[in-house]
Amino acid sequence: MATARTEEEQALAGLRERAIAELATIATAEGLDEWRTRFLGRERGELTGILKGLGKLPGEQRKAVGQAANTVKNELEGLLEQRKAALKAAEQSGALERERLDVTLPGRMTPRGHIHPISQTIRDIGRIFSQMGFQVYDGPEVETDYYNFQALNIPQDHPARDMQDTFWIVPGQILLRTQTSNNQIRIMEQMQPPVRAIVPGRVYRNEAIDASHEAAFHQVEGLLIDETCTMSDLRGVVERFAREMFGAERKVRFRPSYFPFTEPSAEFDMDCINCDGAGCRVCKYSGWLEMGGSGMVHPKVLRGVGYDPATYRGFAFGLGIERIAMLRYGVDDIRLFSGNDLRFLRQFA
Ligand code: 2NM
Repeated sequence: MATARTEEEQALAGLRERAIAELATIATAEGLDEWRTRFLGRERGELTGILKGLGKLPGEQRKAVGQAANTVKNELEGLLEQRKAALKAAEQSGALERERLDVTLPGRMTPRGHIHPISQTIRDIGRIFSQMGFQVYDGPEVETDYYNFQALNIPQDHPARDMQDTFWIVPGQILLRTQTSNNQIRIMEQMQPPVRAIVPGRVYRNEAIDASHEAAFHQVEGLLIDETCTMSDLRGVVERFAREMFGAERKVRFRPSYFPFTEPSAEFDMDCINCDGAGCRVCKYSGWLEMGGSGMVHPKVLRGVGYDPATYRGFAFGLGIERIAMLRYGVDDIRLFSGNDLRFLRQFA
């Protein structure tokens, strides 16, 4: 038996249809909240409105509409939960899609640096002298006139002290060291013989720059102080170094020279690594390559650091590191080492 629907029943059916239709179009959590408040909200929800109006209905109808309203309420609440779950699932699968990770892709290469040829040469020099019992020291590059010149017996009128040849920070007082022997003075001041020390490091000279001269370059200076040692020991140390660095067949020769801080002084050469002494372009057809300077430490220098020259004597030597690196790697322009051209540097990887 079809009964005419009451106003309330019609309102309920309309509400249900609108609510279901709208729900299907909602795609956000905020949208769902708004929907729930509008249709099912305890205070001002449409369904609550219908339930509140029940009191005005006759008993029979009140019961029927009340039950129908509850059914609709339960249905809508169920649909809301479903919709919520569906949205959540969609969102998660979207996140998975966005964060998709292809574990079969090859890894990203991390560029690897490598040791600069000058650093490598310094390390190798350090290793060779360490094997002969020398310790490797370092010290300040900004130095006082005393440690760089005075303590080394370099007189006021020596050309090295010329304002043109030295980079002065405070003219006449503070400078960029022109040799690493400044540190050998400091070492001698701080310890008693026997001393066996090498000091590799950067030094500075205000020079005209060309293929074999730079204003900043590297040197290693060596020092040995003991009660008995001679130029023959010096010769042995230098020869051993040349053979460890450039091959067991190397020959070394000494030529008399002059340095203010050594007496006697000598420069030393090594037979040419390119032609074994026969004469070639590398050695300018002399058969010899200049290696460095050396000598017996001057008594004035010893006295200056508090050593008694009657008890102690010693030898010292200095080598240019770029020169050694140029020879060992066959580099013909010193400027390449400081030029930071990766095409050059990558050859040493
Ligand atoms: C050289 C040549 C000759 C040298 C002297 C000293 C010190 F501190 F003991 F006096 N250190 N280095 C020296 C001697 C350096 O370089 C061409």
